Amino acid sequence: MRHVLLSLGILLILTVSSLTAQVPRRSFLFKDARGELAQARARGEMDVLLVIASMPDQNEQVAQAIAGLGGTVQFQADEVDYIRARVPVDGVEELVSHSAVHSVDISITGSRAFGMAADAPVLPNSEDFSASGILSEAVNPDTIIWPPVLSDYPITNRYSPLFDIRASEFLDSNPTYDGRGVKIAMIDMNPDPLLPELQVATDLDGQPIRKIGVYGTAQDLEEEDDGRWIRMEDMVTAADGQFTYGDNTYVAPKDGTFRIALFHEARDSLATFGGSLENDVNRDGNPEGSSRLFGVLWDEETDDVWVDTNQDLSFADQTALTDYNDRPEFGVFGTDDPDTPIRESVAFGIQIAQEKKLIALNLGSASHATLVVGAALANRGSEGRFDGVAPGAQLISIAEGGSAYGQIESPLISIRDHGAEVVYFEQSSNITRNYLLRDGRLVPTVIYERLIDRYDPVILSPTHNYPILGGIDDFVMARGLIGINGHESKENFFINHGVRVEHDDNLLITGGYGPMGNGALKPDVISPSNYVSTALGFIEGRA
Ligand SMILES: [Ca+2]
Ligand SMILES: [Ca+2]
Ligand SMILES: [Ca+2]
Repeated sequence: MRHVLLSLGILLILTVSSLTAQVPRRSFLFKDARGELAQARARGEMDVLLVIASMPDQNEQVAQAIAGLGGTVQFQADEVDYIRARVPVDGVEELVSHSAVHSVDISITGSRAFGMAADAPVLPNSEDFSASGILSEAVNPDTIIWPPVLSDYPITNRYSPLFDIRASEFLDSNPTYDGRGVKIAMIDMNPDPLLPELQVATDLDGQPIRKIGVYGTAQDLEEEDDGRWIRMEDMVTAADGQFTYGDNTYVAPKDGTFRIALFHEARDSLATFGGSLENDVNRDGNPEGSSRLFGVLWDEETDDVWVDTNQDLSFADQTALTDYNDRPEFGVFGTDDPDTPIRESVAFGIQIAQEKKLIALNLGSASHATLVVGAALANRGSEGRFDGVAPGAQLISIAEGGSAYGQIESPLISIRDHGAEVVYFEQSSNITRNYLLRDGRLVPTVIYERLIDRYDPVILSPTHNYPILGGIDDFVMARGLIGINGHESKENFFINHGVRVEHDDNLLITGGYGPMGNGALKPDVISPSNYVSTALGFIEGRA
C-alpha cells in the first residue's frame, strides 16, 4: 500500500509539474494580430484565418465554439490541441477570450504585412532587357540597384563548414554516426529531388535506402494557391484504349473511368514561395506554338495517377505514379540535354487529397529549400560532389507555404505522421517579426512545445534572421527547442568570398542575439554556416 501511495505521490508531482510547465494562456490578441484584424476589416473581408492553441484536452470545446460563431474548422489536431479555422471577423475577440482557448493568432503570410514600399529600389530582372542585353527604355535606371559582378574565377579549394565543427574527424573516428537511421524534417518548401546528393541515405544496418522518405505539402489550396494543387473536377471514360477530353483525343493507360484535369505550366501562382520555374516546367524554353498544358489522369479506384509529361496526348507511355508517401517515385518534366551543364528537367512528387478530389504536383523547384537541405543531408553517393553533416539521414519534406498555419502543420505532420526525429526550421521571420512580446505564447511556439512534450523530437530553429539586438523569433521560446545562430570563420570568408576580415570568428545576422522577452538568453548554439551546399539543377549558375 505504501508503495502504491508513493507511486501516486510521484504521479501527482509529475502531473503538477507538467501542468505548471504549460506557458500561461494568452487570452488577448497582441497588437500585431489586432492590426491584422483591423486590416481585414478595412479590406471588407468577412472572416480571417486563425491558428489556435486550445487549452490541454479542450480542442473539441474550441471546435464547437468556432462552429457556434459561424466559423469553419479546416484542420484539427487533438494530439496537441491545435486548430486552424476561418472565423468571422466580428467573432474573433469572443473566441480569444473563451476559457477553453489558450492562444490565438491570425495566420498571416509574409507578403501581406511586409510588402515593399511602392518606390523602393528593385533589382533588374531579365524582362527589363532586350535579347541583346540592352536595358529597356521603359525601365528607369535610377530606380534599380545593380548587383555586384561576381568573379568567374573557379573556386578550386572551396571551404566546407565541416572543418569548423570538426565533423570530418568525428566521422573518421565514428563512421556510423553519420545520421543513418535518422529522419530529418526540413521545414521549408520542396527541394530538387533529382540532385545526385539527394539520392541515398543509410538505414541502421548500414544498407542504402532512398534519401527522400517523405515528399508533400501542408499547403491548403483554399488558403494558398501556388499552382501545385489541381482540381480534378472532370470525369472521362476510356473505351477501346482512348477517350476525348476538350478538343483532344487521348490514349488511355487502360479502359475505365478516370478523373482528369490539365496542369498549366504558366500559371501566375506557380512561382510563389521561392519557386524558380520561370513558367517552364518542362524546360523547353517555351518555343512559339508549344503547349503549356499537361494532362493529369487519376484512377480513383487504384489511386494511380498519370501525367502526360511529354504532351503527346498519350497516358499509355507514362509511368503510373501515386501519392509519393505510399509509393515513393518521382515523375519528371522535360529531358536533359547531356551537352549542357544544367539539367533540362524538373521532378515532381504526387500527393492525393481523396476527399477534396485534388491532386498536387509537388515540384522540386524551391531554390532556398534546395540550398539548405544539402548542408545537413547531402550524400556523395556514387555521383554526388560532397557530403553534408549527416549523409546517412533520410529527408522528410513537407512544403510549408508562407503562412503561420503551414509553419505549424508542416512540423506537426512531419513528426506525428512520419516520425521525424530531428526537425529544422527555415521559417519565415515575417510570421513572428511583429510579435514583440517574445514570451513564448505565439501559437506556433505553443504547439512546438507540445510537439516536443508529446513526441520528443529535436527541433532546431534559427533564432532570428535580422541583425537586431534582442532580435528573436518567438519560436525559439518553446521549451526544449534549440535556437541556432550562425558564424563564419575568417578562413571561410577568404576562401569562398575573397574577403579578408579582421576576426577569426564572425557572427552572422542569421541567428539573433538575446535577451528574450522572458529574460532567457538565446541562441543556444552557434553553428558554422556557409552555402557550399546543393542548388537547383535546372538553373544556370546554381548547381
Ligand atoms: Ca515549357
Ligand atoms: Ca505521354
Ligand atoms: Ca543538360
